[in-house]
Amino acid sequence: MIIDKQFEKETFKKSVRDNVRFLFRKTLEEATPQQIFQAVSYSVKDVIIDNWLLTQKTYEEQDPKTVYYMSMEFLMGRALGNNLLNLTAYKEVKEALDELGINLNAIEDEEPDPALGNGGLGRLAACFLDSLATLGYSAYGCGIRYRYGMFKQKIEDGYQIEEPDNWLKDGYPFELRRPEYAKEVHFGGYVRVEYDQEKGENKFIHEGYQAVKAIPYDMPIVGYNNKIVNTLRIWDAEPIVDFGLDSFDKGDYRKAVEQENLARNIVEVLYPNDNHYAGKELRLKQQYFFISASIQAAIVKYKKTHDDIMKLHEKVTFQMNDTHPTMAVAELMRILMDVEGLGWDQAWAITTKTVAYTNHTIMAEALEKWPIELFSRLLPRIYQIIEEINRRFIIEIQNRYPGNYEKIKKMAIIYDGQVKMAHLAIVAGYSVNGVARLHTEILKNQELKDFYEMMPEKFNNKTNGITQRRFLLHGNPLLADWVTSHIGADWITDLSQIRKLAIYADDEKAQQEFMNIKYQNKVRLAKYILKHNGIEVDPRSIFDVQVKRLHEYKRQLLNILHVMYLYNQIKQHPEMDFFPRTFIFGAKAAAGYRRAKLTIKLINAVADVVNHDTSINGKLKVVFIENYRVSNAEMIFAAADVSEQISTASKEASGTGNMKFMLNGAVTLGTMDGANVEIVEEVGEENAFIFGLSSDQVINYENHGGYDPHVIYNTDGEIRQVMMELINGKYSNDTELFRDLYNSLLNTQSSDRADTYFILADFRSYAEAHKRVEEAYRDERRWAKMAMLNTACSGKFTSDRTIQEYVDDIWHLDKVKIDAE
Ligand code: GPW
Repeated sequence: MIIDKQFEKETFKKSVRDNVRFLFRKTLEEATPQQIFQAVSYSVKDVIIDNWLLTQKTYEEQDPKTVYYMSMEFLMGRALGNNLLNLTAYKEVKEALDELGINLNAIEDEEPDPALGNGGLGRLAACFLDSLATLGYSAYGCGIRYRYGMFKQKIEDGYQIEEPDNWLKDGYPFELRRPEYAKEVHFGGYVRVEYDQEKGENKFIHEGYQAVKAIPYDMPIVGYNNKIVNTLRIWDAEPIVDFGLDSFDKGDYRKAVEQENLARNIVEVLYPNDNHYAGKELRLKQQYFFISASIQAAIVKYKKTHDDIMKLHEKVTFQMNDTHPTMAVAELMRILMDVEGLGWDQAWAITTKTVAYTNHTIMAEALEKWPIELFSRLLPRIYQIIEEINRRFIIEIQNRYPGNYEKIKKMAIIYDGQVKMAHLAIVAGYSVNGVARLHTEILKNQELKDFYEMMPEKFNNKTNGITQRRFLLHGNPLLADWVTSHIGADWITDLSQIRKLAIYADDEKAQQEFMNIKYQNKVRLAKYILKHNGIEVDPRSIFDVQVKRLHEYKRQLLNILHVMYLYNQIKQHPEMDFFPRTFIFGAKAAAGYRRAKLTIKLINAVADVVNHDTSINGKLKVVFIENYRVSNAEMIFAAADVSEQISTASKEASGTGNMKFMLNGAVTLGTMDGANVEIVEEVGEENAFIFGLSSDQVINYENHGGYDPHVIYNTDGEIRQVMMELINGKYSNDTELFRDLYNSLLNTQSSDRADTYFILADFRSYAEAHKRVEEAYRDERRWAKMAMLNTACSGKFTSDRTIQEYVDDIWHLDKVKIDAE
């Protein structure tokens, strides 16, 4: 087999040398690390391309149903190491490079981190692609090739600074430009209605538009050890320059310039908002741009080998990752009617069997509601179609609930001058799913109650998952090898196997080995922290970690307030027996989210004071890791003892970081929110630290005007002290600096409700949970058992399980096998 030969050591070494010569006209000895990364990557890509072709050929022969996973975000992380692992060539290549005097880990670090996503939603899409390829399903990821992905975060004087991340500056070896599959996308203009005599019906003709050319770039998605290579297709924009010199009259010239600007702007940058809708016109353009190109491409592909468009849904399904791609509904209708010539009813019948919707949040500020004015100006034909969908849906509501205008008000797709994308996605989708059991129940019983009542058959739950290939096999090689040596390697593609580790939970030798690996991973992280932060941390201290996007509902503020409280405790009771703790944070704040950025400043201000106070003998350290991203996340999960999952109950739809920590043997300290509920169910309450209000309690307060934090402030002196320290100069000479955070908790100025996220309400219970953590950690054997059981019980949270459920309940894909040649 060619594939294996390529990784025959000598052949591979020669290929790397040749690539350095061809690409850079250098010898290996002269090449820079970046050039060696490129050369190695091209050698790897050669092998991948053979499998890629083989996969596409097999798909053509077997004609399986294909899922198109439509997402504004794919947070892929680095490809080189992951591809090598999935090709099962990592160790061979590492050896080959060693012989050339090259360190593979160092070369991996040369790869830019393709960060075409914000956080959980984008990373979930990346995990899903990995699982789809590994399980042998035909799938495309469809997205945007942002010139600038997620910004690089610098911390200066404790403040977040955003820097553009020009990830394409050296060229990206794992992408392939496919100009032959380019598509045109149209914006603006108007719709002319023409009566078709022959057919006896109206035709709708879109005119006066601006056109942009969409050029696909394909990235290979390598399945684990199965020769399958699927495709992530991300679209770049180029101007259409078709105006000849003779057509240089005024109108054409201006239009040409406008078209060119549109093309230049559209894929320029990823919007850095997580769980927040900003309503920007350019964002709407981005959405339609990639949706139109992707759906056109899918239909062209389908028609190449099928002639009955009425059977599209038998071979194609579009999964919409949140409402961002919901334009797919109207775009598919448009193509079926205006291009394929179908009537409304036929087009609707196909569309409603082809598109499905995943909801990822109930937070009001994340719900997309586009102003009619903007929408209809930018996408007149698409808007017209949505109006018609809305008109027909309202009739349905009236039939079902005669005279009930409240229902129309609550459920209409277009209402109050706005287009509600979630309503469109639910009405057109054949499936609506939440991302954890609790979240789906809240959707059915609260947020989307009216829709659930009207169409219960559409609603289902798909609890999120993560890929163990990246987050254990690649991120934690020591633990991965240890697991394999105890239970064999099947866990790599069947994570349910990992439960076999449970029999070692009481085995003293296994406990020692397990904790020794954790220790080594903590040493690795401590080195990283020393290098990047200049802070010395003790790997024997408890590594207590909260890494995720900075958001009020995720409550990093609760965490740092508790650190301030612990610091007071140590200072006030120096004799107190206190187990050394290292609190590690990592988080990007959306560039325009002021309170989030102020929270970062507070964390760094507390770190400054605490880390430099020699009187506490290093018992407490606080570290803010700069530029948290997929590549350093892998190392952080591996080194964590405690996983902070402390969102206000009901607010975190699922969370996926919680699963990555668990897999790596960290113990959850969290609320009963999102997938934490299911984590506790798997591992047992005795192996997690749960605190705080339940989602029912939170929702109940919210429905009855909130709660009053003043009672707590007035009666709990220690909490009051910590609050006062936000405004008394302890952590900043400027006593006003953190006033907004103080106010957010007590509402002395703003018109918001006080402490919207129940931080003071949960503070005591959080502090007590931390006490229990400390107590458990002191008992080394007890902790080792808890940690090991967390790994052992993480089997449910593989994205392989999630994807299999999507396949069984929603997509109904056919499994493909590529025969060994
Ligand atoms: F608002 N999520 C995210 F629902 O990372 F669209 N970004 C987002 O913009 C949204 C959701 C959106 C996250 C959820 O917050 C998290 O709980 C969940 O685990 C993740 O999506 C994947 O489902």
